[in-house]
Amino acid sequence: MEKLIITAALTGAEVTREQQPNLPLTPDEIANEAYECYQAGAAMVHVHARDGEGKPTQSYDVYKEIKEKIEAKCNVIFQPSTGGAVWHSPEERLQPVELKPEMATLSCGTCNFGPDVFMNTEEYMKKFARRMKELGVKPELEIFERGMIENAMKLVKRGLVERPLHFDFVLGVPGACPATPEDLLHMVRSIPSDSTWTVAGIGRYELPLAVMAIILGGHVRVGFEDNVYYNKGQLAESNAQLVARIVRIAKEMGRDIATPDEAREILGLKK
Ligand code: KMH
Ligand code: ZN
Repeated sequence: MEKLIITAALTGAEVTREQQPNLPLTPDEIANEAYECYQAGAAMVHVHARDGEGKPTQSYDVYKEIKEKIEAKCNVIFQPSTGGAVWHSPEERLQPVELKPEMATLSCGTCNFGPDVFMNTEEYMKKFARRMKELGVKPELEIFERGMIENAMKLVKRGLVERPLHFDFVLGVPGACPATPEDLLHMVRSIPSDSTWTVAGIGRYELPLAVMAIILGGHVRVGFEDNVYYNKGQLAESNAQLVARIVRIAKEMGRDIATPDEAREILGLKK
């Protein structure tokens, strides 16, 4: 089986210090956390930037600072968010793509997102995909609902996204697709067979879906963006602690861990 790519989703746009006191917010904190996760076995970091007050920002300059700080420490794959926060405009969201990262997220449809709506019209999706293609940035196709796979395939048909595709199934967001084993299996069976995929289970679903991905040959995303706990009622100490648990479980199950360069090979990234 392919080596396991572990992505650490370090900060997110919704989580607060009140919910997770060790949430990395500043560029230095995010870069240090990225380095710790890399040392623990993560090949990729999914990054959301925050401003000086700790609020989500899609500022080019802040993402640039984070990218440079991470690159000064290690060769982990830097994957900025183009999802941002639900209230960011599409223009704001697209800014980190101008840094020409190896990869960036591309959300493939609109869904409820807790009390909010996460808006991704066909027009936004085309615009994001086109710019990523122009700049040679591989999209990680974010799938929050089954129908979003069809939206992604439409982008492929239009020549805006090229195969082989890489999907991230984000399951368990309140208001979107639940995180049952059946839901994950249905998603996996619905994508082209030459695709790679990872799963991000939200909250208590993070660990069971990660274990399923290890078994099924998929890849795993963990981190404070998706889940702040280690166990029920026990906060995780760091993102790296969540990564280290996946490394241990995967090794016990005979699945080796991909280094960043091995992950680049698996995902077909151009460094
Ligand atoms: N914060 C969510 C509204 C992404 O990073 O691409 C969107 C999100 C997806 O986190
Ligand atoms: Zn994100």
